[in-house]
This record gives sequence, structure tokens and C-alpha cells, in this order.
Amino acid sequence: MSKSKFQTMGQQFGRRSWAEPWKIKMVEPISMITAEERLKACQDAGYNTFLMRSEDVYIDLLTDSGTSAMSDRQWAGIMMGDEAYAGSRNFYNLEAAIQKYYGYKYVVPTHQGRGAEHLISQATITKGDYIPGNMYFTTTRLHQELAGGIFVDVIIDEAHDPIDQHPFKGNVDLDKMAALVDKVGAEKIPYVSLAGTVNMAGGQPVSMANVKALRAFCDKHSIRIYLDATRMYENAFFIQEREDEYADKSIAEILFEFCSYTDAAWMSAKKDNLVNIGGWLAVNQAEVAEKARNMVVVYEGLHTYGGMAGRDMEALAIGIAEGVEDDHVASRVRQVRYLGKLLLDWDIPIMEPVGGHAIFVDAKRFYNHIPQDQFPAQTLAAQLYLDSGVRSMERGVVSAGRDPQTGDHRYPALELTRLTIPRRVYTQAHMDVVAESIKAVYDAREQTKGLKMVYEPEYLRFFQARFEPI
Ligand code: PM9
Repeated sequence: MSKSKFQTMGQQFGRRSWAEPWKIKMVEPISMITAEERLKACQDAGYNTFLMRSEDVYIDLLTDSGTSAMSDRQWAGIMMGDEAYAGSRNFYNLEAAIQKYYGYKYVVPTHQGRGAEHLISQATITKGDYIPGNMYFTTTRLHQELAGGIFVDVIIDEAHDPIDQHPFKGNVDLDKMAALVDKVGAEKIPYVSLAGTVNMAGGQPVSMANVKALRAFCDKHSIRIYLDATRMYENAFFIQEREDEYADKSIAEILFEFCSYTDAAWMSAKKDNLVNIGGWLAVNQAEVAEKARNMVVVYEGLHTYGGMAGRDMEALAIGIAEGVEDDHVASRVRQVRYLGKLLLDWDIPIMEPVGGHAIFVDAKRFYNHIPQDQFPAQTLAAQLYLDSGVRSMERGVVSAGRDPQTGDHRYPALELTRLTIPRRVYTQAHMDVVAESIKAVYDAREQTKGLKMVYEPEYLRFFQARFEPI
């Protein structure tokens, strides 16, 4: 578990390029369908990239969730599946990996991240509780609300500004925490929902200094800290890069220390942990673990598989160890930055600084003539697909949904279109093609009109809503 070799080489020889710490053993052919076929696919999908068939997509940057390429070792692990209903050896390998790298005591497997969010929300939230968090995430906040909680955004103000260069835009504002405690009382706050990195803020990190200060604050008020660890490896990379005292620590060491300031974590293993399906909840308090284990058998499966096959758990246990390697995380973040630099060089407005898992194009500035209730970020995702078959995702007013109290659209400060880079899947040449397509869409921006929503589902509307051009 050493520091990135590229950093060491760079120091020795001046400028040296980095490269991925893997070579390609198997490929999946992809191709671009014609412009007429793309228009039909877009219309059939109601201008929502979630409703498209993946066969109609050329370069798929919808999400980095479950889209990673597994290694030969992970595929070998698939063959080692112990498909016993109870007590599979793969569960014990998974439990040991989580304990070793994340440090929590009790592990409950789930089918994916939102399964774990459901368990922890139901186990710890009472109706009328307040859940402060460093910006909302769609599924996380929904599960907190379904359990009767009221989410309160306590991220620093800089996170809502797409051009502010703060190095840790995921940080919690402790003054906002103190104001909430004063207003509602600490007994109404079961936990702080802390995400590292912050997806909706552009993959922005939380500093070690901030989590330490938050721990001290929460200890004073007997509030727990629960971590959304989905992209914590990337968060650890930013700490290594930007906090001097961590420059010589490995990602694994930083991860372990960060988690030690928190009481539990939920995980969508489909991201950092390099598997196509899976999730887990890990906690330090026996009573929370017991509640979660009682519920997992109702909603997911037995507490030693939680909705995963034995083989999935084995691939996951191996993915936990592979994903935390310094060279892997460094090359992953640098590929995202490569795309970001191409766009910035053309003055295309994106969320800055570039975060861990994606480039977020700032659709408010990109289409400054399209009002937010005509869905500029959704429009950009559709236009990009029409131009080149590249699939991206809306992260703006559609994703924010409606306020449960008033029923009105929530209008987030950030109106973003996310180009999410799957891990170990695409090359720099793919990034060049993506950047050139965005440039073409940018050059045609003044002729572009917005969208109207013609179908709106009740929950997580961004997944299934349908639109038509205005
Ligand atoms: N994130 C993503 O594409 C997939 C679904 S939403 C489009 O970014 C965090 C920080 C996530 C996340 C999923 C989940 C839920 C929890 N926390 O998708 O249920 O980014 O495994 O995880 C998605 P699951």
C-alpha cells in the first residue's frame, strides 16, 4: 500500500505522464448509431437518458455505478462463489475486508446502496427528527424522509457555487450545525449524514480536519456521524493531495483514519468497490447492528447474503482491496481531470475544482437563456446524446424533486449535467470524443430550446420522467 508510483517518478524526472495500472484483456464492441436513429431513440425515451436502451448509446457516461470493469482476480473470485443459503464463506471474506479497510465492527450486506440506506434510516430515525447532511443525495434523502426525517443541508456555502475553488467543498459548516442544534435540540438529531465525496456537489471532498472537528462537535452534543462511504477512496485521494500531513500516507491509511471518526457507514459497492452489484452497512454500535440484522431478513435476504449471491460477495471482497490501491485511485481521478481540462481549455463552464468521479457541466451558464423550469441540464443531456450518442445524466431541478411540504419544484443552486466516468472502462481517446461533442453542442447553444415535463413519477422522478421539446 504505497503512494502512487507516478508521483515518485514525477518528482525524479520532472514532467512524466501517468498511465492506468492495468492492461486490457477483453473488450466489448461499441458503435454509434445514425443521427436519425439517435433522434428516434431520444424521442422514444421521452428525452430522458435513463429511459434509453444501452445498445443505442455509444459512450455511456450515465453513471459510474455498477459500470466498472472487474479484474481477472475478481472474475476468478466469481468462480469461488459458495452459494449456501446461510453462512457462505464469501460473506466472511467480505466481512473481513470491510473490517480491515474501513474498520467497523458489524457488517450487514445489502443488494446495493439504497438497501443499506433503507435499513439505517428505519433503524435510527423517528418521525420528526432532523438529519443534517453535507448536501442531499437523491436516494439517501428519500429514505430519510420515508422514515419520517427532515433533511437539513449543512454543507459550506462554497459548495453551491460552481466556480469557487475551495479545495474541500464537501465540508460541513459547523456554524450551520450549531444553529440547527440551537433551533431543534440535539435530541432531535439522531445522526449527521456525512458523504465523502459529495456526489451532487460535483464529487467534492471532505477534509480530515473537517471530519475531526465535526467529531468533536458531535461528541459534545451526543450526536452520531454516519458516513456515506460510496466514494470515500476518492475522498481519501484528495486528502492525500491537499492536506500536507497526509501527503505520505496511503489511501488505505487515510480511509481507515477517516472512518474512525464516524460511527457507521453505508455503501453502494457499485462505485469504489469495483463490482457490478452490491452494497453494505457497517456499524460500531451493537444495538444498531441488531436492528439492521432484524430488518435485513425482511427486505433484502438472510444477514449473511443480504440480496447478493456468494460469488458477488467474493468479487466485492476482492474489489474492496483492489479499489483502495493508490495507483488505481490516482489514475481514476486523473482521467476525470483529463476530460475536465479539455473542456476548460475551450471555456466550457463546468463545476470546479474537478471532483472525483465525473465532470459536471454547469448547464445554467452553458444555456444561460433557458430558465431552470425548462430543465437546462436535462436539455443538455439530450442534446449531447443527439450529437454523438454519448449518454450523460441530469443533476439539477429534475433530480432535486419536489418539496414534500409545499409540493413545489425544489430549485437547487446547481443545475448540472453529469458526465460520469466508469472505472477501468474507457480510454483517453473516448474522453477526446466526448469533449469534442460537448464543444459542438456548446457552439450550437443559442439555437437550443428547453424541455417541458410531460410525465412525472411520484418518487425519484429523474429516473422515469418524460419530456418533450418546447
Ligand atoms: N449513485 C449515481 O449514479 C446511482 C443511482 S442515482 C442515479 O451516482 C451515493 C453517494 C450514491 C448512490 C448512488 C447511492 C445509492 C448512495 N449514495 O445506487 O442504491 O452516489 O447502489 O446507491 C448513483 P445505489
